[in-house]
Amino acid sequence: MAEKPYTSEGAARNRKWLWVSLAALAAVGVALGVGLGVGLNVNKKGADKGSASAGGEPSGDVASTEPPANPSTPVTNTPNPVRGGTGGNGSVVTTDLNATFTYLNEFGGTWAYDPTNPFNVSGQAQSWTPPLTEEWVWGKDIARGVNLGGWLVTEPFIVPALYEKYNNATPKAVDEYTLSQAMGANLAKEMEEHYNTFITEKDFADIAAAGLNWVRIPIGYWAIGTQGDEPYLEKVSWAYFTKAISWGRKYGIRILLDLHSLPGSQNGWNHSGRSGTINWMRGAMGLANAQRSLEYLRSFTQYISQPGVKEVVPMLGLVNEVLYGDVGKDAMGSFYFESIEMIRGITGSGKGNGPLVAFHDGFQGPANWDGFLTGADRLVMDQHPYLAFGGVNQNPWPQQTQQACGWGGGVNDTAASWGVIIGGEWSLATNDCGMWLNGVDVTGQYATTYGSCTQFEDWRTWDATFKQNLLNHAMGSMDALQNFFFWTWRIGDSTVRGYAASPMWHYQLGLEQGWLPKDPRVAGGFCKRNGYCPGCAEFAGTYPASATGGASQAIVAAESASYSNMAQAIVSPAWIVGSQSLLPTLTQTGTPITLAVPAESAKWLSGWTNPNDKVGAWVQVAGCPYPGAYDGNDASAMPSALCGADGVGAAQAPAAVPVPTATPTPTAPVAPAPTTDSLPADPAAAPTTAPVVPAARR
Ligand SMILES: *[C@@H]1O[C@H](CO)[C@@H](O)[C@H](O)[C@H]1NC(C)=O
Ligand SMILES: *[C@@H]1O[C@H](CO)[C@@H](O)[C@H](O)[C@H]1NC(C)=O
Ligand SMILES: *[C@@H]1O[C@H](CO)[C@@H](O)[C@H](O)[C@H]1NC(C)=O
Ligand SMILES: *[C@@H]1O[C@H](CO)[C@@H](O)[C@H](O)[C@H]1NC(C)=O
Ligand SMILES: CC(=O)N[C@H]1CO[C@H](CO)[C@@H](O)[C@@H]1O
Repeated sequence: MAEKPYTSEGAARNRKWLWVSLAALAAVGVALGVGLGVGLNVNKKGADKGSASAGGEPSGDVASTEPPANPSTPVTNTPNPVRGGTGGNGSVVTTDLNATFTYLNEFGGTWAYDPTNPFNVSGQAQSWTPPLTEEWVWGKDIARGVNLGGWLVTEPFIVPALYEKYNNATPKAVDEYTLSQAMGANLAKEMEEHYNTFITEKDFADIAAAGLNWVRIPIGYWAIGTQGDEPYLEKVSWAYFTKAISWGRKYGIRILLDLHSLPGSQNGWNHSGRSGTINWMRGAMGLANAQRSLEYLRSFTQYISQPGVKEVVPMLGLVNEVLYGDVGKDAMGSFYFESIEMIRGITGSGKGNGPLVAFHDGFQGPANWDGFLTGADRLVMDQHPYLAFGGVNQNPWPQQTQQACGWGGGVNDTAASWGVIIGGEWSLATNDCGMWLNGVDVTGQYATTYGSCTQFEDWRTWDATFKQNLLNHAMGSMDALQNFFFWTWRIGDSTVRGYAASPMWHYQLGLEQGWLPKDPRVAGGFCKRNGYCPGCAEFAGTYPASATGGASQAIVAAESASYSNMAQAIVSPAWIVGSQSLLPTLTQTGTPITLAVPAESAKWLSGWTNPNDKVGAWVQVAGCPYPGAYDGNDASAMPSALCGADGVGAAQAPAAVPVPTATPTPTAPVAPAPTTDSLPADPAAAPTTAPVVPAARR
């Protein structure tokens, strides 16, 4: 398995990192003309922190959540207020909005920011987490993370206040699509206010202080662009994602960029942007929407593979939660395969060349995907095991925790035989209580059966026993998943109720109120210690070589062959079978979309890693009619004739995706052109589509 937090080996390694990072910090100090002064001796003491922790071996029983005794006062702090500099526990930080706060981190973490050379420095989340200037070693380092849900993709149950305001609007706001319509002329103002306040730089410091080292950030396709009358606020969320990149660097937090909401909707749930029908790799617009999605993934890949960015964003999630039963494994697998071929065409293969690529299992569990694209370069399996939606439960303890511990076996099998597997989402909920958890104004099955959810929604009434049960549940889940991302860091208050009414989904609150561990490392070994995995088979920490960028990355031929035709793989609804050649398709004649670089980084970044990737962007064929992106669910949406050589219903054998004539560009970022200072730069305008239509989640 990964890093065993309490071994002396770990401590030795931490020490090494600390010295490396000190060297880096010294360099920063010099660069800034700031002397480090005293502090090195103090820091040596800090280096022993890992061993101090070793003494704090968790008792293993359900009660041990105290963080290991704290080590030291860390690194020397530079004078404040200045935005640049570096510091450890107790130092004052100036944020990008010129706010100041005291950096508190009991785990030997540091922050670092050098405005004159931002890509050469990095904070360190904790003494045991490598700074971004150091390699992350899968199988040794453990990703302990949270999602920043509800931020760049809004959800009613995460940010109820945004939706409560428009609960009586026409249309009623039930997803970001209708929320955007309801906000109308205020869309840009209200949405930007949300982006600016729901997650800020300080959250990254707080996440590091919570012992966490990764975040997964859901994003919607509208971060890049909209078409036709799609109502979302376009391009603005991208500017906030680039802020997250700079915060991640400053505090040493790695980012998994998760494409959460795709054109046409990949699952029909509200968090796909629009609830209702599925028009992605399904229905008449299934192929065109998938091609459009590939284009967005291309732009993300080009941006995040740049030196200076790739260290902060080392993982890209292709598609969140495709509804497996409605889309089908072949269709999902074919899209995943096309994406992977395209991405590796841009980045090249092997360690350091572009991001790891994560795909979601469609809630089928790891065993269903074992063997999928075996041999692929740095492919990651992502599962979201939730107990909330499976039935009516009173209490998270102990049966449900035992059930969570049961995930560990599949994780270990997959890790040893296939590759890296993460729990990209999970929560503490064992029933579907939570205000608007099932959608705006929707009553869940728990409330239907028991009459009320109040006891689960009003955390202010919880007693110590219930909190302890939740804490146990957290530890079992963390231990079983190993590399985990809790859903989600924060739940906003309901303006109607005056408190956060989905508390079992709220990490920050659980941390404050004692039902999440102050040091998540204490979860290590929890299941075994409590007898929840008798005879459990341990993962020794060695993944198959191709999984982490080692030797021989090549997808086994039988696997690539079976997923090589995206159009033919679309078989749902049944009326498509046999008519795939009539599916509306896009054509690769557009201008590729280069994502905007923040003004302060324009000197170093171009937004486009591989200049040899020059294939045209997927766009609609001029002059050919297309159904709207969300309008392909009925057989009547299928064209009955061809349009143009390559247009709607064109007999295409396209699946050939942009395999760029390219070799990876390994090092120095290329001098950029952009002069724009504002982020919403203007990428290539894509042609238009006309969207329409509406209507659920797990
Ligand atoms: C961290 O800093 C705070 C505030 O200065 C202080 O109260 C706390 O004792 C420090 N912790 C350690 C481990 O130094
Ligand atoms: C922060 O302060 C600096 C220096 O006074 C100023 O140049 C910058 O515009 C300010 N930034 C914000 C977001 O207010
Ligand atoms: C860091 O700075 C050095 C010296 O200025 C430079 O050679 C190197 O390319 C930089 N690295 C990155 C990742 O920017
Ligand atoms: C999985 O492997 C880890 C790491 O070796 C171990 O701690 C855990 O007990 C194993 N879990 C199961 C269910 O086998
Ligand atoms: C109608 C609908 O899509 N509801 C979903 C909204 O999102 C929540 C939380 O993810 C799901 O539980 C609902 O089913």
